[in-house]
Amino acid sequence: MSSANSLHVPETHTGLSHADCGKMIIFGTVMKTREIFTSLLIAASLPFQQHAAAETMAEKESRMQWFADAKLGIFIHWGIYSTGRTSESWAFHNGQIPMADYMQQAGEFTADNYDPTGWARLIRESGARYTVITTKHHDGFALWDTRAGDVSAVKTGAAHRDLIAPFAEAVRAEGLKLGFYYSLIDWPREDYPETYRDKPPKYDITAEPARWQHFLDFNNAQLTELCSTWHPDLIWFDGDWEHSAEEWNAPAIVDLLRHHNPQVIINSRIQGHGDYATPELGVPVTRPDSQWWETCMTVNDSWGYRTDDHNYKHPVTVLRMLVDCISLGGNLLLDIGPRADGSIPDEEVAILKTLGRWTSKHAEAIYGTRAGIPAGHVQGYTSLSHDGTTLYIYLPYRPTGPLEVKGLKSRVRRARVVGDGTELDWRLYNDISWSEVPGVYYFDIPHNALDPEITVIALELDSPATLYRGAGQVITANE
Ligand code: JFZ
Repeated sequence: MSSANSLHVPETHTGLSHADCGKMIIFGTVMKTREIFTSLLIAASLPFQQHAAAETMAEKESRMQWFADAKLGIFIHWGIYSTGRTSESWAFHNGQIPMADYMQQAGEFTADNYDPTGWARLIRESGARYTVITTKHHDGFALWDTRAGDVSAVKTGAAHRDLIAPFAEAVRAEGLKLGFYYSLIDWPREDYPETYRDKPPKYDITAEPARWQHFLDFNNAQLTELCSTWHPDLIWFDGDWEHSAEEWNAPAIVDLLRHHNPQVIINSRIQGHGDYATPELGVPVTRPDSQWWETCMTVNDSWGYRTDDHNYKHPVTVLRMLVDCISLGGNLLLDIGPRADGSIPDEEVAILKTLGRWTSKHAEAIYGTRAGIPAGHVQGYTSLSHDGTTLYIYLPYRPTGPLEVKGLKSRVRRARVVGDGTELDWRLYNDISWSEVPGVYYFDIPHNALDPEITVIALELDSPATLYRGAGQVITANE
């Protein structure tokens, strides 16, 4: 029997650390062990070798564990644009409104009805395990009491108080991981060379390196404030695309963050120096190459609150997107946009509550799961338990007949409905002893065991899921 058509999931990694891989490429591929070892010693002693590069794959897996297990995070875009009249920052950048008029919205950013405890509770009840809040968008308006700059909720906002401090406390009190969105770009600043289409930048950073360094120092001062005060679990950078890794001095930023929290997780928007991938434009169709990824998603068509955007996704649509992410082994970072007074639109609350009912019922098929099996074996989304011995099947429809599962070489020991306990009967057809093509299962799902939104079936297997991935077998001998 050939094993070429078999797939054992989950796949294991090579066991080589990132640092090892990088150095072996640098020093050539054909090397004797002793030479490699000597090279590693030399490389390890070079001054630019920071501890980020020295991390082994096992260490990274351990650092990324909570993120890999979390599956759902809630993103919050909140700032002076939350008046609902303009897009976040882009409105003045694109010339839709003069910058001065845009910045005047700070006078309406009251946070009068801000309830950080209520926000954190709603987020936890949605089933999210982490949250990421905009501490500063591209408009440079800081939501905390920054001493590094003059534009903040305390100094220039109608709120006149630090809005991050009580949120950080509430988030931690709910047992959630705390993430900070931080825009590397700060368009209004005199020392930031904003670029837009054919408009020349305010200055050329190679001609005025001190001016650029002044800006980098400012960013670093703000990041130091955020990290030394609240030790965030995750930093979600944005705006890296305007400059290269060298111009940002990205490794130094990573070191700064790691200095305050060696376990910090950093998103991808720092010119190749992040920890995980962030696919754009929704949920990917095929499984991303990156072991860790997260897609961020709006609940309507806007990141921040907009009075004229009523194009909310149906709560069950959002739920399907979450299940889609789970099945492809990634996370969904779902964005909400509270109003300037701190109230959260009813439609967004409804989406979070829908997620909450479903996630609490199906917790075992969400947290700690890994990507499922490729499409074609079953009509539905799938995931696997961490040890690979339970296959979860998510049905975003009401089946009109038994559920078919084919190409499964591991044998099913038990089948049940998650969060309900109903045990399923099944039939196995074409289970032929001499064939490498496994039999086809048909599971009967009683209608009274169906979930109103997405039903989850757990198949308990006799071994970590092994699949048949071929095109069928031709008989070559009669035995
Ligand atoms: C960025 C921000 O500009 C936006 O305002 C919002 O905060 C979002 C979460 O992040 O938007 C982007 C950034 C990059 C791309 C698209 C939107 N991109 O690379 O396609």
